[in-house]
Amino acid sequence: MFTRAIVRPPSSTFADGLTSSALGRPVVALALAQHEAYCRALEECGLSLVRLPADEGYPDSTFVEDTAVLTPALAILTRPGAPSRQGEVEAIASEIVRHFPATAEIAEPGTLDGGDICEAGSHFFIGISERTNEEGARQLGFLLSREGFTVSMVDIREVRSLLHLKSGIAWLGGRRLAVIRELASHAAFHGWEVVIVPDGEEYAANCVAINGRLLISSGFPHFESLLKDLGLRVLALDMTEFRKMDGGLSCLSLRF
Ligand code: CIR
Repeated sequence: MFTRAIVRPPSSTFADGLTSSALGRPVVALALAQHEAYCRALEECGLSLVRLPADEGYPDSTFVEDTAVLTPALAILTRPGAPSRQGEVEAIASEIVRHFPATAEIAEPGTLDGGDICEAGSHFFIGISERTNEEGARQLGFLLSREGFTVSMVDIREVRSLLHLKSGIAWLGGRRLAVIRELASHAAFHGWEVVIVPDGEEYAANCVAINGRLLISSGFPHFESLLKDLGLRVLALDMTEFRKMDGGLSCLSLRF
């Protein structure tokens, strides 16, 4: 069960953040409204929120997930792979660490974005990407193993469409994962029940299981009905403005 989440709304500089998408500039007012709806959905899932102020100094700082990997007993501060985002960790660290009995951090030359880390119960999938390097993945694997978790590495550097591992996979609860077709046969997922995200709806792979509910992006009807057929209780949210900045549902909160 999660009880809390840390969130930070997009700031006036949101549209100046990093993106590879060709979907146009986001409308900040609409992003704010979508963020508020996201916060209400988290509250509906039973979470109480730590709402941080918008931070104009870091256009991507609404994507708080990238700054930490959280386990019940240990918060691990990351070292984001994009230089423009590394200061985000210091800006959020004091808020994170006060909720945890112990903290650790990814150290140079390691880089790691929280978006590359997919928790699936007692197992963590660790993505190696343009943002998370092998050294960052190794350091995290060591820390998580010491906490009693199992880990496996998923190298996505050849999957050009993915910024982060969680742009292409999500834990749906139990032994079940949502995975884009391009990654579905990866050895790391053997022994897991893989639900393949319908072709053309790959963005929807980034969904978030919280306390028996599943937050999904609206506008992906085939994936939504697939999930409903599996008996999952979905809650669909508009994410158009965050998608323009390569962000998804998981990126917008740190849940613990
Ligand atoms: C970035 O490129 O870093 C941001 N514009 C998007 C980060 C999305 N975060 C995530 O998937 N965890």
